[in-house]
Amino acid sequence: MGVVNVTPDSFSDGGRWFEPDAAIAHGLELLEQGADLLDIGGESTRPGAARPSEDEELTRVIGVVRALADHGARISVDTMRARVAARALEAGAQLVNDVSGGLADPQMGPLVASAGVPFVAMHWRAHSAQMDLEARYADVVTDVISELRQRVDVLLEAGVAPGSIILDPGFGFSKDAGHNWQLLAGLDQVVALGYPVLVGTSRKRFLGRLDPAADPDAEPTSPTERDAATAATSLLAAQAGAWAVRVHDVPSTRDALAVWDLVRSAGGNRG
Ligand code: PMM
Repeated sequence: MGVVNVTPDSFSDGGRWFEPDAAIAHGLELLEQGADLLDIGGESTRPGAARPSEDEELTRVIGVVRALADHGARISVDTMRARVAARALEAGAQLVNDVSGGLADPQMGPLVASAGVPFVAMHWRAHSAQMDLEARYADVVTDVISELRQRVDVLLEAGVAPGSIILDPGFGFSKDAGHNWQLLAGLDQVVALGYPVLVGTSRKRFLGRLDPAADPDAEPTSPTERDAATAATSLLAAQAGAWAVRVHDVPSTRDALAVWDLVRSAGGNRG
């Protein structure tokens, strides 16, 4: 899944694709590089970010969704608002990716149920302005799994088909670096819930400080310097059984996944 952030303030790509033409060209480039799915979003979810109005989000996203859908792309809309999701589906999106898993907008579950489209429910506790305050867990893997289960129950109750649900443990959302590494180590337990799992580690802050011996107060590397680490986490996610990985730099992750495929088929050929 390639990321198209139509935002002026995303941490990972700093507003490079905010103009619609730039976002569309970037989406086409990601497809050419081998993305199977484009995730188009108009709200930055970096810690501390302010929310755009619903009208602003619609203005950012809908034209880009329509243009890329017209090019034949498979599109997911990254939104916490049911009205934005509904308009994006009308414009040609085929999947809804809600980082709040339906918590931010109570209309989201019913909308997805009636549209009958796949829905990514991510583990989430609070909007960006507050999310770092909520990074407290007894055991992050167990707690995330139990909160995802609760989301699934609510979605099923709203009429969402079990086969439409995709889960995401929400790397970086109300999680510090230690929580993210523990979640990656325990990803197979999230997969064991039996739903397809989406993993979004790409360029996140915990990948900017990889040397355990380094000064903890030193600046992390910049987001665009985190693509090799992202490719590594993509490979680990695939090995743990993830359904998809959400990334900004498609070629590096494609290569890592191609290596995994080749190793698997070589192992199979040995009988
Ligand atoms: N991360 C971001 C945005 N949307 N969606 C899902 N399902 N999972 C994620 O981890 C996720 C997401 C934040 O990253 P960005 O600002 O680089 O898009």
